[in-house]
Amino acid sequence: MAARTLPNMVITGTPGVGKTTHCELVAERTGLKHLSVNEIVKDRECHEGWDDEYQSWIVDEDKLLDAMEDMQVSTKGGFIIDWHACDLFPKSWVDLVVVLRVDSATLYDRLTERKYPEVKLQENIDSEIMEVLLQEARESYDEEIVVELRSNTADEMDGNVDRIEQWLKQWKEDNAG
Ligand code: DAT
Repeated sequence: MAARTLPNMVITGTPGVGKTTHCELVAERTGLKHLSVNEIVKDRECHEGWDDEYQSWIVDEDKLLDAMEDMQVSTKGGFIIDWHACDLFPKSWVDLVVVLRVDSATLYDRLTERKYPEVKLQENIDSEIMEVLLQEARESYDEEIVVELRSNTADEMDGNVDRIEQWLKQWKEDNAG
């Protein structure tokens, strides 16, 4: 069992699925800290440069994990990790993995709104249809800690946040004393 007094969770899924929005709501409701991997990669330069075609940073995973260790993610806990991958985080750091899912038509609209380059738009929609993140989560973590939640509507999001809050309450009871 982890020595952490608070758990860590990863909220993952294809870009546009609603990770950031969920993380912010969960942080507001629970007091856990929203850890945006995107911001750490940018601010602490955990990357090997900018990919122009994909309009994103090329992440240096070792540097990223070091930066997260500096933030005492694994020892203190209490973080909501927001990232469109999950297999890079050591199993021992993670107590819950939430994989958000969305219908492809809705995802198309959200990514178009964001003005994603065509190649990136199509790849992300394919990735959502093929359940790439869900499989990655299931291959990387024990199946009991991986939860798949729908994120098409605001109502679904509210329900998801309730569920995560409930899970945290239970974790605290189970790990008390
Ligand atoms: P991500 O962080 O996964 O890229 P986001 O949180 O930035 O996604 O959300 C992308 C857009 O979609 C943003 O405008 C908010 C909206 N959105 C996300 N989840 C939603 C939901 N369950 N219902 C309605 N809108 C949602």
